Amino acid sequence: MNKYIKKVLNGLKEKNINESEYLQAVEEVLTSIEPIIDNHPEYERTALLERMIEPERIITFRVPYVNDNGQTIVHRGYRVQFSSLIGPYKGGLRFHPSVNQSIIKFLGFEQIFKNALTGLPIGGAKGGSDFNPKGKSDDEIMRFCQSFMTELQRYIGADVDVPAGDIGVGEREIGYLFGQYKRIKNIYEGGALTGKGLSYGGSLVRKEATGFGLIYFMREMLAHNNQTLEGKTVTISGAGNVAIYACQKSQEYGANVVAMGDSSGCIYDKNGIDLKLIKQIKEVQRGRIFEYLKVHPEAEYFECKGGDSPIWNIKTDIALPCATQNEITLNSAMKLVKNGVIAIGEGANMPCTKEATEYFLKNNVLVAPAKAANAGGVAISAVEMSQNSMRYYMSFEDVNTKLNDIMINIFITCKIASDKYNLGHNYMAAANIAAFEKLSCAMNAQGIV
Ligand code: NDP
Ligand code: 2IT
Repeated sequence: MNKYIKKVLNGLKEKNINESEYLQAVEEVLTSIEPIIDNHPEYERTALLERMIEPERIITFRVPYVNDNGQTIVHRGYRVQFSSLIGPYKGGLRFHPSVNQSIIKFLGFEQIFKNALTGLPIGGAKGGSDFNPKGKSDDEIMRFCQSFMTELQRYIGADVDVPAGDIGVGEREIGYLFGQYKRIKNIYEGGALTGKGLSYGGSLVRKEATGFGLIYFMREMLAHNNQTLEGKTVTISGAGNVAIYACQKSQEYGANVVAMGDSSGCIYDKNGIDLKLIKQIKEVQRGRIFEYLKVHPEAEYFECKGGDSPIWNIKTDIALPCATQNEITLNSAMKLVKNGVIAIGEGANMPCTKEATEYFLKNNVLVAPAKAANAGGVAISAVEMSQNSMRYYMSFEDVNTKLNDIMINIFITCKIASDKYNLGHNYMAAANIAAFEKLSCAMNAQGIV
């Protein structure tokens, strides 16, 4: 390994020994940009890598709220403002009991690269809380969001830092967050949050953007390898925002989506997933995926018993992990390959472990890497920000065309980097390299900051 990269990684491990996800994300990037670092020994003198992997700012704060039983509960809030190099800090908020500093730092770090790939002027950030929205009443969600924003509002703004949704944060939560922001600031500042409702400043296609974008990228990657989505079997982990719209676009392209899942288990419906029903269960009722069987008793349900998700045991051509990090382990990757998988589309952030990715690449499985393939969501967040600045609304068709163009461009960017550095089908390394080239250029231009 390049000596400078090795030194930086060793230093990082010493300082962040308990932050395994953050270490994993940085290691993936630094090991894949080796050919560039080999050609730029001068980066060591300006500590370019050390500056790139150190967040500009980490904010943690107390979030107290009163639950419906009158009990006060205290959670921890985070905002990691990782990089403002190419635009205001930008990235989602995650509400999930597993949230900790390591997870928010890995997500913030990846966001810098993803946002650079969109070609739009947005920096990188992530935030959230260890609050679990599952099973909470609407009132509890509102009080929690108001308390969270009462502190977060000090640090954000349309030209400073623009949060959006992620796991556990959708349109409902963004609405409560925005309402409280507006009340405290006494200003209508639409561009301070994205993923807003359509009635008060949101953009058409933002809801669909990550899932649709994933399938646009997959379509391009398959086309360059003489394949299409039509007639392919698809399995999708997760049944949330990304998974639902990845399913919709896959079905529109003639694929047969046979499985979807949540954290309790997955359903297998060989006749093809009834997406209208999934939307009803998940978007309207906020229920569990096994409720699908009430309407389709012929479908099967496989429960998650801890460890690997049962969804990766199902035979499929294309697997779309759209739930969470490290959900495809080496063991699951081996099962998928044994069952003949041809392509993986990373809707979630870092859904494959390092060993799983290596195994896929060794077995000639195409991998659409998260930083490129799921960038459609944040790209349309940036388009929402522009509409807010212009005080204007674009049509569904215009935004969707823009999304399609952005995803095609991201694929071409990866392809060019892959050709330039002889990476073959390793689009993950190609995406990291392409983003790094842009970021390092901006860092050099802006001096030691
Ligand atoms: P949602 O909260 O809408 O949905 C998450 C889905 O994944 C749910 O079905 C949830 O099941 C499941 N899930 C979450 N955590 C786990 C877990 N630990 N184990 C198993 N299943 C889990 O989130 P999104 O769809 O917005 O996000 C999904 C992924 O996509 C995340 O990795 C996110 O970072 C990434 N992403 C999201 C973007 C966006 O625009 N929303 C943009 C780019 C990436 P359950 O309900 O049972 O918890
Ligand atoms: O991981 C992501 O890119 C997101 N959760 C979306 C971020 C955004 O600002 O729209």
